[in-house]
Amino acid sequence: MMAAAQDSPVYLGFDFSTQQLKVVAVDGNLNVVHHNNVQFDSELPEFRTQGGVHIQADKLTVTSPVLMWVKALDLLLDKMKRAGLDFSRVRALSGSGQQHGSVYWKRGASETLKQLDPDQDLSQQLQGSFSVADCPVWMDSSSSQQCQDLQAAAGGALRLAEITGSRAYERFTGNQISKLRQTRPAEYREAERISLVSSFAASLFLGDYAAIDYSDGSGMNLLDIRTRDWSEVCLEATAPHLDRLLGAPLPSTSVLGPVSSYFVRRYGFCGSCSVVAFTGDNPASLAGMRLQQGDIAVSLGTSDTVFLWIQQPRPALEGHIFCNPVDWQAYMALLCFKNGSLTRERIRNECAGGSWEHFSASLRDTPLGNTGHIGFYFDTMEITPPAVGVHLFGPDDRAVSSLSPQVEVRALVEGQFLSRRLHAERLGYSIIPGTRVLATGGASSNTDILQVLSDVFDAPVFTIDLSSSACLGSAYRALHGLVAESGVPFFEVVKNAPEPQLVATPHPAAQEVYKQMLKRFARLEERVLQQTRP
Ligand code: XUL
Repeated sequence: MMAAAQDSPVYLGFDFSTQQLKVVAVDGNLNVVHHNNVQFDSELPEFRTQGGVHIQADKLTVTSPVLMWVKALDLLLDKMKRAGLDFSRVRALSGSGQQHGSVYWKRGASETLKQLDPDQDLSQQLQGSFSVADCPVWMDSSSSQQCQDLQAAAGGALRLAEITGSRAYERFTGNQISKLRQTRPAEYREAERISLVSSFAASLFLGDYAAIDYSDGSGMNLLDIRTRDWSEVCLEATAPHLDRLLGAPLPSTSVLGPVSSYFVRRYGFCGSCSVVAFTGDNPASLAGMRLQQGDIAVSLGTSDTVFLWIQQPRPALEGHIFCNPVDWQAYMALLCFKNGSLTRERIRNECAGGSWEHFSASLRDTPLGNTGHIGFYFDTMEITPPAVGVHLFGPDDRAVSSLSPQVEVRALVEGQFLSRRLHAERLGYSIIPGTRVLATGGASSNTDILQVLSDVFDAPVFTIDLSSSACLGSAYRALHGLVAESGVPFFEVVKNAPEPQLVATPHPAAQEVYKQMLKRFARLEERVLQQTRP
């Protein structure tokens, strides 16, 4: 038995995230058999990053050194080897990267990648392979002018969203490429290929330039999410002949080829180990959570993030639609809400004496629908929707200046979840029989908050640990990549993964109460938006 287990196949999932490089190895039964990581700030101090990035003096430009990522991979593979991982068992590997970041390979780099010497580190050999040493990453917001130009060229923000799944965003790669071309033309001209962080990482394993996958490619404001090819109008508005620098995009489930001989000779990988297309961290998380049609994942953190599986997308001025990483015919959506935990903590302090216990008791002691009271709590300028301030309404839709503490606690929590549902539905999400709400993040440990979530969505709520979901999702995708071309669905391959835990089921009256309330909420939100519009 032991010998069989030791020889059994293993699948690796890497995650090149903002602050660290992580890996998990799963066996054929999806059990995690190894995990490891490299922290950029503390383990690679020579790059002097804080939180994995450099924030430039203008506070808008945020970059990460590309060689730090390469060196992190050298370090990580050495750690895995020292921990006794037998690389010859790895049948396939895949990975993810922070979305939107871009890497600029210098002319001649593809030759270097193809001829890597197994006696040397990757970082030694790739030192001269990048035309831009500091890569723009997702935290960058310095490309506002380029965003305006792209929207103008595409026929407006909504038109751009209809093509690419999102209106123009500063961090989206096309706008970063455009800015680089305008502000650092020499470095731009030196580039023979532009990768996303995900496809850059795949290129290291492949020993050749890896294609950008549809799903991460959707975070660039360049890909037409319906034809799944670069959009001519966006390419032209960004840079001439940009398609030559990007290469053709591929389905996220593609096998790109075998791992390069560098890894075979240096670490003992098997020559037939497949490299499956890498993707963005959010798409990889969706795979790690095994989100299915009808499911919605709600991450309750400093800001709240909502992930959705979408069949028929309706791109809007808010949120992002990406091609789905596990089913090429489907889509996923990502919505970000800035006023999450900090606002919940403020109301806990003001209305529940700073105690989560009292906060929970208020939720239990007030009825579903809060006797018609509704609140909007945008302590800081919200992303979804773009509004600011606290706005309270009584049962007759009239604005009120205050609510009793207990009613206020419920108004906040119901208001937050009604907003998550309203904006999800606007992007094409619909609750169907069998819908599950997957909750994660700090506030997901509070079962009374989750009960409200369950009631507002009229669906059962399950909790899930997301801390390694991008890595796990990458390992699952590696396994699926081997059989995807023969038509085996992703969910068939991951059906034995551990199930999330059921924590709340909806109250029988929930559907009736919140169907009505959602309509009122949408009307009142529109009123708030009109009042606060600059
Ligand atoms: C998504 C985004 C972030 C990064 C973080 O649009 O910008 O979630 O992917 O790694």
